[in-house]
Amino acid sequence: MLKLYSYYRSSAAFCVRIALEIKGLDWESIPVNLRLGGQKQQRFQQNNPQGLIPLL
Ligand SMILES: N[C@@H](CCC(=O)N[C@@H](CS)C(=O)NCC(=O)O)C(=O)O
Repeated sequence: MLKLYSYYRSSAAFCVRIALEIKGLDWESIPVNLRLGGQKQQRFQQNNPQGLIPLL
C-alpha cells in the first residue's frame, strides 16, 4: 500500500490526496505535523532529505 506523508493543512499534500482518489489507488496517510517540526525529524528526513511534504 502507498504511504502518503502529509499534513492536513498542506495544499500540496491535498493535491496528491485528490490524485490518489481519482486514480482509485490504495493509500494510507501518515501525518507529519509541520507546526511541531515533524518534517525536520531524522526519522522523516531519512526518507526525504529536503524535509518537505508531501512524500509518497
Ligand atoms: N512543490 C513542492 C511543495 C512542497 C512544500 O512546499 N511543502 C510544504 C508544505 S505545503 C512543506 O513541507 N513545508 C515544510 C517546511 O517548509 O519546513 C514539492 O512538492 O516539492
